[in-house]
Amino acid sequence: MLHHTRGRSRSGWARAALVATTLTISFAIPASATHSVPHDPEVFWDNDVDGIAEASDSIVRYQKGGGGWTTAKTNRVTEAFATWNNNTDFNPSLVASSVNVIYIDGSPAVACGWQDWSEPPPGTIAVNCVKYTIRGSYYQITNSKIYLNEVQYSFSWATGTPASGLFDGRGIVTHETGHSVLLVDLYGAGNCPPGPTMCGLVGKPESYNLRSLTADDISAANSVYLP
Ligand SMILES: [Ca+2]
Ligand SMILES: [Ca+2]
Ligand SMILES: [Zn+2]
Repeated sequence: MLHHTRGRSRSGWARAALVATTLTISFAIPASATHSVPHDPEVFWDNDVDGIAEASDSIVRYQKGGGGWTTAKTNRVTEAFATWNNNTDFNPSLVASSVNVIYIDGSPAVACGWQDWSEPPPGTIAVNCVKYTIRGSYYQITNSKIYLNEVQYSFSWATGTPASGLFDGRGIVTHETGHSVLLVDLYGAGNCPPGPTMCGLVGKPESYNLRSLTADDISAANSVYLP
């Protein structure tokens, strides 16, 4: 989930409220101040359903959904996934269809599991609804759906920095993709902004910084599929 900073004023109350909201949708696992990986019990995609997190599970296929798919938007989304693929052991890749779906859509979307939103909540730039099945000692992620709130906010799909007044689509999608392996949102000084891609509170210019992963993002994602 990614929240919008409202100008330069970020009151303690607003911050607290945002954290509370985040805990609700972030799988009820508190955000660590220093690391974005929360897994206890282990939570991972498990393509062969053998209860073991391994390299073959790290390849998660996604497809596009909804409308508004310009070439630029497609390219920026592809680049966002490639950033995780190229830098971590989490390897999302684009295919036409798959049981493991990352559905990216700017329009009002279908219900979102435990949070029965018809669209991203107001004030939320994007949300990733991750569904998992409890399998004894671990949770198997079965579905991840990224919703972009293109109803309330305007996104840039430009190659470079976004124009004034726009959020950087590629940066936003890069952030949301981290939630697909249940990395949690980070807040507070040292985390954002600038900070890890998993910073959960950004303004429009800062959203561009989410494109590149920090050491924390990388180690958090890698810890999913490495012992
Ligand atoms: Ca496995
Ligand atoms: Ca990789
Ligand atoms: Zn988030």
